[in-house]
Amino acid sequence: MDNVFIDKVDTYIVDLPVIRPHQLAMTTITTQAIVIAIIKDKSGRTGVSEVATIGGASYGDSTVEAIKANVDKYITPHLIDQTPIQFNKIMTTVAKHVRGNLFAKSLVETALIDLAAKQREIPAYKLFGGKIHDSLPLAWTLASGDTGQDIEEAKEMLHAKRHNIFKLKIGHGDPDANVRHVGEIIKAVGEESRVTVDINQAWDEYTALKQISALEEMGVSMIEQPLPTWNYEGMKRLTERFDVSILADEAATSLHDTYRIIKERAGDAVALKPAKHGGILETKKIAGIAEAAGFGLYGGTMIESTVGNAIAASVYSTISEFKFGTEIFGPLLYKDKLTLEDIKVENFEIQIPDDIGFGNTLDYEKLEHYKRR
Ligand code: MUC
Ligand code: MG
Repeated sequence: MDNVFIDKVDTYIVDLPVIRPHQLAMTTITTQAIVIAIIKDKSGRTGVSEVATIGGASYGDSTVEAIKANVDKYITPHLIDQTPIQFNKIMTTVAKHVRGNLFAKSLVETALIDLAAKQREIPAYKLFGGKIHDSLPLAWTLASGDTGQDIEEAKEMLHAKRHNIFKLKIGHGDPDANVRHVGEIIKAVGEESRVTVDINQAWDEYTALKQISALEEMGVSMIEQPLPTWNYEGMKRLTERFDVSILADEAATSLHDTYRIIKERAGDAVALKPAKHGGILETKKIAGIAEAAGFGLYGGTMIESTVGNAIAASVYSTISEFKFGTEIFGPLLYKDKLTLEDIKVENFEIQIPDDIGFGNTLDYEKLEHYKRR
């Protein structure tokens, strides 16, 4: 293994179109903005990674423009001439010099891991504990903005044995209408599937109290981030009041924020996402404290394309139990991909890739085509 030292770090902002508008409480996605990082060692091998963001700065405070700028200026200098297998040490140094910036840190750490695994010609999951699962349950998000279209989509997914867990994006518009929409979908496909909802912080506590009662009655099996991230006390009261699981997503970012949620019982389940936690090492720590507290885990997504999705699949394959399965469906929402490989789904489960690194072979022509200029 000659020339394992890092020579160069390149980052690209890429805008990739999706197959249909994807409506969340705060934005409707028509094109997803992602950042791709390529870390090259002195022999020319490359580690490749991705983070995705939703709706500019409307979902969270990491935007693609800020991620790229901060990696290029403040993180890259700590990588040059280092060896990628030292990713734990490198990221500890980065943490001392760069506060916050969790998406940027995740982008860099996962590219380091990809490169370290490629230098050893092993799958990346071998570098963080090894695979427990060969496949994991895979939810799909119904978010076309139209109840009839969502029902049609759900039926197609069930028929194709692609998904039998559906997450409904609500919180946009009138809460009573949101709940009627959920009721109609449960009436149409509730027998053969499990339905969850994601409110993306859109309700206040009084609205949540009223609407979660109705959703629980209908048989919804999990309520994701009903209240704004700051409302720990409200999330705690909802968790105490209802039997249905209350899952923290946007509120559960850093290890420290998640620790507070667990300590204060401001929820009883957590959505993991490597990007929002700052990488794979942090994701594993969060999974550990959640497991210790008896919290349920959900394998979340920021709707990454094939590159980032394979990274999430890899780390989730090393975590023992996902009470709510995963939602790493991102590539299936995109019109195109930046890799030669594609996501594989069989019998309602995503298949975990066993290829070298995270199993992504970047298609440089596609990168050139979709990169922002
Ligand atoms: C979120 O808040 O969970 C995940 C699936 C989806 O449709 O949106 C994302 C973001
Ligand atoms: Mg969510």
